[in-house]
Amino acid sequence: MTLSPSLGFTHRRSGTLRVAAVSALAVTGLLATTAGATAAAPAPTRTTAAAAAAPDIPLANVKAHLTQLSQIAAANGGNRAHGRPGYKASIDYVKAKLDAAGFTTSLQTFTASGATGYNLIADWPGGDPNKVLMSGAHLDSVSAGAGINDNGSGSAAVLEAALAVSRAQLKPDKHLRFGWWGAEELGLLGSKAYVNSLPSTERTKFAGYLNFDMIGSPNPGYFVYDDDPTIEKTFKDYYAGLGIPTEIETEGDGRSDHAPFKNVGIPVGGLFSGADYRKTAAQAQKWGGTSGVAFDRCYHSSCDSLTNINDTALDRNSDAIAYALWTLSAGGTTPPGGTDYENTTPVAIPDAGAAVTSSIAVTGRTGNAPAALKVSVNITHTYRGDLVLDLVAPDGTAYRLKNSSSDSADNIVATYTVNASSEAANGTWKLRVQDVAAQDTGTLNSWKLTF
Ligand code: DTR
Ligand code: CA
Ligand code: ZN
Ligand code: ZN
Repeated sequence: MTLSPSLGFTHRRSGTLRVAAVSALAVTGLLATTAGATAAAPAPTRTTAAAAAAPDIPLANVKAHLTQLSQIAAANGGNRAHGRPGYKASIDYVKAKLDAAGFTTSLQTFTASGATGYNLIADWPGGDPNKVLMSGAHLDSVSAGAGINDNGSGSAAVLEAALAVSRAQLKPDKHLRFGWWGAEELGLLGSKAYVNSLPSTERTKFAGYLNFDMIGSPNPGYFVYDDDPTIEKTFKDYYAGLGIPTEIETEGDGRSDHAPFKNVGIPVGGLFSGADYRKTAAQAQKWGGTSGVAFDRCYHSSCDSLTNINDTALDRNSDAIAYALWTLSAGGTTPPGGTDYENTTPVAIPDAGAAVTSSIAVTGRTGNAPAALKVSVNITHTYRGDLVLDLVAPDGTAYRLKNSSSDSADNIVATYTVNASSEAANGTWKLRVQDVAAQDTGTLNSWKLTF
């Protein structure tokens, strides 16, 4: 098996922030004030529009797709298996959604066990055709049931992520492709047929393949594939931003549709919430759920129905798919709602004195801030580690970014991730800085929120 080359993705989150066109968004940065002082006249601030922050994937939309798949199974002998009418009906449902959203779709047929199999391929127009980022899920169920977790969950989440790309009119650097595979349950036959159909010249254009097979298990674990390190880190970063521990997927390399891609040297990754293995006590301790019970007790059974889904796991994994798509495709121009908000007005930090604050008034957004809100800080400081940093949300909730003892650096140029999903996005956000030890000097040069 050839080793997957590491991906050459540009990590916007590495501290060197991408800056695209200046946005017309109105952002007012107030002059820094010491706690309680009256703000001076607002100073002009620069706003930049970096690559967009990924949108939240509405769980209700994903569940609506699952309901459709469930109804399709019920109307077609109780399953969506390869070679059965329920599978083709599933393909037709997904294809119709993508066609209506502006994707270029195609059906690839193959023969397996004497029946015609179908792969659905959908391309989002644009992006570099020599850098293809593909996401996929198998759409077939076993013949025993509707296959709502295995793998309606992955299929529905990938579909909704694709629809989110369309809603955002995303213009990523890379070319986005999506695939729904047939006959996975017969031995990865659909994805194998697809990869085998790719000339080597096409295979070399793949920047990566992301696989999602069982991501809503009722007794869920949070597993990340440990294949390509860049893809793995992207998913782990996302969950770290939520404060949720992950484990490496170990139920078996090669047991899903990423295997044919990996076998030809394409970087792969993905997420998994568990199948027939039982959750350990340690896993139940960190993730909740029930130890000693399978992650999915209805694996390959007739009870793999709409009730066989953990909504929290499905929601989190759906959002993680969007995060990975936006991040790994090095999202280009800003779709609605994705910008940086910055204050570049320097603020002197009193030596062992009162806290100072710098404000950014955010307007024009809808809903709450993201679960992975980025706070980038640039401070010149002459002594080690005695600054305390807090992000203060518009409602006054403080999020500790840095404790005085937690930093060995003099200057602080860093990006922190805050789960601000319970905070309204619009309002005046503040960065609060306090120097807690004497005999040094510091200046807050600038700070930035990335939504
Ligand atoms: N083969 C998948 C279920 C499965 C079992 N282990 C893993 C690991 C990673 C992804 C999926 C799976 C199926 O039955 O569809
Ligand atoms: Ca969501
Ligand atoms: Zn299966
Ligand atoms: Zn599966």
